Amino acid sequence: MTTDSAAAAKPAGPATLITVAPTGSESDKAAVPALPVTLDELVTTAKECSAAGAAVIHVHIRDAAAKPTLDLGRLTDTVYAVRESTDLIVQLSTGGAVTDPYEHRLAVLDARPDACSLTCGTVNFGDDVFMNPWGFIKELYAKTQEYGVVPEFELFDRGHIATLHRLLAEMGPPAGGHVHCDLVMGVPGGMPGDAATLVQAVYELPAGATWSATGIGRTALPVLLAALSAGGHLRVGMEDTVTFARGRPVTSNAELVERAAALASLAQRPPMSPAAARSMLGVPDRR
Ligand code: KMH
Ligand code: ZN
Repeated sequence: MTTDSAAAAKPAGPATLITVAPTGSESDKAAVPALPVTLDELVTTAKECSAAGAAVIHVHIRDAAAKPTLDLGRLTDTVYAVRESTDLIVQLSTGGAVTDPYEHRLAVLDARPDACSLTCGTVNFGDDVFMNPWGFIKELYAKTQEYGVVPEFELFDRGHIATLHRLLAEMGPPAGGHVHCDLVMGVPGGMPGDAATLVQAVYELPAGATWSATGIGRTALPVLLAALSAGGHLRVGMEDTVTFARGRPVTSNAELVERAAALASLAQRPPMSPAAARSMLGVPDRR
């Protein structure tokens, strides 16, 4: 693996890795009743999304009041329960909510997930700021290497790609030996969710990296279609969009995965199995 800029981020090959991000930290259960917030709801969602074609689940959890939490006991129970009931790769969010302190975000890895998100820079996030200073990025990355947790590099802005190059150059390859990125597009304050920006961002990724993309809100479909046409993988879910079509709320995460799987299949790149995803990403099966 090199960290050279490359038009050469690896072509996705025949199958499409679909990640579902079912919950997030931002939506309110009262406003979005279909949002999975309890462990039972999350496990049911995981099973449905697995059947619909997802291979990875990006997990944020909620407390008894349905508020975002990074409680380690709950996170550990969640990793265990999703592993027990599906063969999905369990990727815990280390981003949490914008209010979560760095030490709680670092402690997420103590729940021993298969994988985790690792955001490569600070970004304005609507009216808030999602803080990821260089020192924190390095500390989190070192812990993923120590624990053998495979990071997915979350890139909200083009500057985050430069930081990813810097990180790999200073600290070497990730656990699993393979670089996989997720372009999170259309956040107010981050890079826009359009095809031109996606192509530019992909051009700047490290050589040999694979990548997925997701568009927030109304950029979900343009980004999904651009990612498929540019040879990328997909992330979908109610963390990123709660509207299925104009005026029509999402009723379940599974319908977002089903739509992504159908479009990927139309593009002759059907959903990738969890086993194939493990092999591509270098994620060992800990079950
Ligand atoms: N909830 C956002 C502040 C991640 O999961 O790593 C951060 C986020 C990124 O969702
Ligand atoms: Zn997230």
